[in-house]
Amino acid sequence: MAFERKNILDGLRPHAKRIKATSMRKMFEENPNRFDDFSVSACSILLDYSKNQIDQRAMQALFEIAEICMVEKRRDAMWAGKAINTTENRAVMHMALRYNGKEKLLVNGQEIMPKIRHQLERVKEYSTKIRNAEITSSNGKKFTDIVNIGIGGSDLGPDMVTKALEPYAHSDLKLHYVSNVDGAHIYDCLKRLNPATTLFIIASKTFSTDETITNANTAKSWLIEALGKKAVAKHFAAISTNISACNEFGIDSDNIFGFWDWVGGRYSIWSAIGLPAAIAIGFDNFKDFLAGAAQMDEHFRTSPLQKNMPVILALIGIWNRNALNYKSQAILPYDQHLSRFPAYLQQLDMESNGKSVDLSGYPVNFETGAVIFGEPGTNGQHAFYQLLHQGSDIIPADFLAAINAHENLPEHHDKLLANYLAQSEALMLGKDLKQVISELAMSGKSQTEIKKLAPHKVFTGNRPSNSLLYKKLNPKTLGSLTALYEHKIFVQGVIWDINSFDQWGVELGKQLAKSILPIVRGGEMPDKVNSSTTGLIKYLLNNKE
Ligand code: G6Q
Repeated sequence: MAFERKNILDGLRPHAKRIKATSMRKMFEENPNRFDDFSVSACSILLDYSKNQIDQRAMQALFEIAEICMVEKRRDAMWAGKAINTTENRAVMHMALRYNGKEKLLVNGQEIMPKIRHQLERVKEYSTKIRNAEITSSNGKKFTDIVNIGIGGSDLGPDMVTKALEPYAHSDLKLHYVSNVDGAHIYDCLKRLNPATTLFIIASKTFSTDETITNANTAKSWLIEALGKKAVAKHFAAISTNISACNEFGIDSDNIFGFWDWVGGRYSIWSAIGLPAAIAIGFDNFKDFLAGAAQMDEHFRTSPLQKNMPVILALIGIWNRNALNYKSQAILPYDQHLSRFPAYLQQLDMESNGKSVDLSGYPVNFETGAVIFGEPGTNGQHAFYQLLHQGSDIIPADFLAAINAHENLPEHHDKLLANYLAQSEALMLGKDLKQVISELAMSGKSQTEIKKLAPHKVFTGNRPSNSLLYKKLNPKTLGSLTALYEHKIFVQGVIWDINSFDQWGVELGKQLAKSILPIVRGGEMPDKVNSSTTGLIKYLLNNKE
């Protein structure tokens, strides 16, 4: 119940009060072992969480919260295939999609691993044949361009993985991702493509999502215009739980890949939704990606809370959100290949934990999911880091970096790593007025100039961050990293007692768009529409060309 959770979370307040009276800089000075005390490794990933405003007592209180909220029991219920997505009465079994052990995994009393392995086998066969040109276009040509049409969970995952694993990609296959209903997206993509060598993959769990079906129909017309109706069967594949709708669209049954209602869209990259990524990087690499996630699953399932990386990451988030009341969380990969990772995590986290009623339907009276945003470093440094360092809000950040680059350009990578290390250091240390004044004096500034400039050059510091380091961004590590955040989000959902696996908040806008569409097309304006929307529609219609 929400009020019980509030009491539990309020237990952090005295710890927050104690911590606010000191600073991280001081805590580092006092404890030379702070890094050893507050870092953990798993699956070849190091998490250093020592640059957070925490001490042993605060961590102890957080671990107790995880126990009181029965994180381990809820984790086991998820694994046991219980319908923990209560509002949709569904199990949550995306971990099964990457499971490579011998246990039987059940949903509603039915074993699910045989079905999963069958679909995976089909993904292997299809992706390999596309790569080797054993499956060709309607006129026997090798496919050169693969266009994935999907949105949300059916787009962000495969797009993120394809970009992250570019060093493993097949050099003569180009992957494109079209998601937006804005015609510009598909138009700009298709204008450079040759229908004779283009394969479309329609990725939609429901096969009814308006954006995806609109884009799929546009792609189909484009193809038919060039190659005729018969070509559709060869040039389209689909990934969906709605097989009959795929058939109706004209897709050959051999090219339809299934998955199940116990896989949430944003958790579906491990299913056949990963097909475009498997085509790009090859099935063996895709399997390694699954294996990396399975390794993190095993760590999450078996490690004690105090050594459990997803649990620790989640508890640090709870601390920042509920004890220190920070509202957002930056994801800052110093790894260009992870350019879509912040967007991927934005959906994963905000759609999962952006909730304000608890599992029993009562409003929560504490903070839940934070605002997630981010960009790769060093780009972000030249854009929004100003606010991270000197803004009035404190924004906890996760810094991620690969120790070794794929490219043999050490000049670049050393600089990247230096920046990665410098930023968390700068956020934590800050620079006080005394130091600023002395630096300005040393640079020869006059007293008047110093007085004017100094306050603007102060960094309050004491700003928290996590640092994650991994050897190289290979498929396995990417799998582990992605699963790490999935489990982090799960643990936070358990502590907040919310349903991390539904997304009712996206429905209202969809509903209203349906009723507004006829008006945008020139239909009659109903009386009840408010003056703002009426004004906007009139302005829009009057200015339509
Ligand atoms: C994710 C959401 C959402 C979903 C898209 C696409 O968890 O459910 O992002 O993935 O709305 O849905 P379809 O795959 O059904 O087209």
